Amino acid sequence: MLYHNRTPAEWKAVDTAHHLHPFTDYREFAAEGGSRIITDADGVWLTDTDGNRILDGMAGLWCVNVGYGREEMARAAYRQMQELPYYNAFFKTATTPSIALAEKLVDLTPEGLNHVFFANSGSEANDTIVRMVRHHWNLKGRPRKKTIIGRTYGYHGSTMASVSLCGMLPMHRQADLPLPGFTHIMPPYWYDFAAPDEARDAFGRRAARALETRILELGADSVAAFIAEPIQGAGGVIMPPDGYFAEIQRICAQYDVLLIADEVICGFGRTGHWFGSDRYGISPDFMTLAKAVTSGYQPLSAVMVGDTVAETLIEDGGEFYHGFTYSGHPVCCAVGLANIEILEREGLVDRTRTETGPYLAEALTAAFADHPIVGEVRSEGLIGAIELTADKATRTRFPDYGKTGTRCRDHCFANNLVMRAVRDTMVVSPPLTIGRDEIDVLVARAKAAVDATARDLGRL
Ligand code: PXG
Repeated sequence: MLYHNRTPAEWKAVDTAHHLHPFTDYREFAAEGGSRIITDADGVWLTDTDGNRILDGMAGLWCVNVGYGREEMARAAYRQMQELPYYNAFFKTATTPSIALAEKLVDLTPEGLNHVFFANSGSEANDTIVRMVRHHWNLKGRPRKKTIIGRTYGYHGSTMASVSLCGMLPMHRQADLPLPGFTHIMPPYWYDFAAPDEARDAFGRRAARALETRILELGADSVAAFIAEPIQGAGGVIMPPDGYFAEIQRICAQYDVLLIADEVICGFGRTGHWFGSDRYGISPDFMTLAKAVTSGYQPLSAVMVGDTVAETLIEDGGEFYHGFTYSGHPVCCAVGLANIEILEREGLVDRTRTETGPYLAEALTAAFADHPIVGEVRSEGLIGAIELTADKATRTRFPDYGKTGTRCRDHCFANNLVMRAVRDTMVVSPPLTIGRDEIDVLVARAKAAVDATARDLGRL
């Protein structure tokens, strides 16, 4: 065992003393006694320093699609490290794993995405897209076409430009963001944004037309691109009503606005299709890939660049002054190839669409359809959400929106289930390898946590 030379209490003390965690309230964290420290994992199960076996209903952070403990992934990394641990893709050099992965990604992604730029994280990939979008319109002789439109509750990363793409107010407030040239429209979030009697498809059309309205307000000659996750993950597993993306696609084409599909969560089988764009019939100009491109075994991201933009960059762009030391890192790319081989060989994407996804949907409906504090359950493949609500008929939230979700999340943790709370929406996104028995355990534990929450509120 690695790094097991301290007691759990010692690890926690050192962690709180020195380690600043992402997205953490440091004072509250230290007061609560520090982290749950994960030591190893297998399949969908995590083990912590106290010896608990925890069901990982979130696949790490929406990324470990092939599950934990895959020896062939470790072997791919080991072999590549022995043969060539590092070389770069700058200055007219390359490595074979990065070339092979580029070819594979072109093959898997929708028509018209024939070029790949590698980075290390979703944030960097989205920053890269912002750079490419600006460069593209400059090259086209339309330097005023610069504004990028995102959506409320959209999540696209944590760097200055990618946070600006996000529609997350608390993130913006802490750093005087968004940067100039970024703006946001409403999300297609029927549960919270639709009028009381508004049907889903009518609401979906209205949400899409918010894009057209904003483009017309700003002037089409100043709007460069629109970015959207097919399903908004970190924003609360927000699923677009049918017809939403067809309308978005029409608007982008009509006003010459580039369409960016951020597939960081939806990609590599999460929805039961290889990409969310396949599920919703989106033909994007850019696609952002990260997370499950390696199932999180190595940090790697990729920007898929559509033919229109690629042609400008290649034919007219001159040198593109952009890149990272580890763009196309050979070890990460070798692991990415091994990951895709597993997804293909085990048919995990089809299995998610035809077997485990429908099974999860049925289990969630059976457990929660009549629950006194659940207003809606929804899922697509192996990504799902449970809306906690004070009044099912009117979709009214509990007071202190967000507090009930946190309470429920804590009950999940106490019950050895990892689930995320996004405000008062409980979300789930397990490894695609999850079996029916494990889905039963996941839903039973989620039900116990929601019941406990309802009891705390005097509603059960
Ligand atoms: N796009 C999307 C759609 C994402 O979900 C990023 C970009 C940024 O990727 P990097 O690799 O830079 O983190 C993400 C990341 C959460 C959570 O708690 C979600 C993400 C990251 C961390 C936490 O839901 N998504």
